[in-house]
Amino acid sequence: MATERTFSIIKPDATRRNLTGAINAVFEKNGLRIVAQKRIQMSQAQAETFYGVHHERPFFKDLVSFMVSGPVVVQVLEGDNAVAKNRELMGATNPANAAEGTIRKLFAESIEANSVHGSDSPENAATEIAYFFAGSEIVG
Ligand code: RTP
Ligand code: MG
Repeated sequence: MATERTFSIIKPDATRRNLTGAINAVFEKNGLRIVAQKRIQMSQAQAETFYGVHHERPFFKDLVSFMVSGPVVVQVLEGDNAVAKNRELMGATNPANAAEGTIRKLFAESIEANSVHGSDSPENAATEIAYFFAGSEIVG
């Protein structure tokens, strides 16, 4: 299996409820190593660019407002098949459909306030990591 990196965000609903450590524990228990991490307040422009792919979707405006509504923790996770592994640990976008034991089943409040983001491909992971981190901030 290939060691890979993925980009993760602990979203405002989770930082607000002090769940950063509980979510990180799920990553670490399941073989993902946190090789970079910082708590930031995302700007409107950063959120709009980050979610640019969803620009035409009806939920875009609400999603951007939500992502700037409080601090987020941006992270780089490393491990075997990290992109797919993290998506599996996160669970379905809508917590109502998320499998037992997944982060969204455990913690998410709604389809929007769903506690975590994870890259959906290795290519997008590389782009998203570079958007938030300098190479020198990632220590594997
Ligand atoms: P993410 O990008 O945050 O990891 O989540 P995802 O791939 O599971 O979901 P995606 O389809 O990429 O949607 C991005 C985020 O937009 C919010 N959303 N709201 N109100 C709605 O119907 C709706 N649908 C999606 C969620 O915060 C979702 O994670
Ligand atoms: Mg997505």
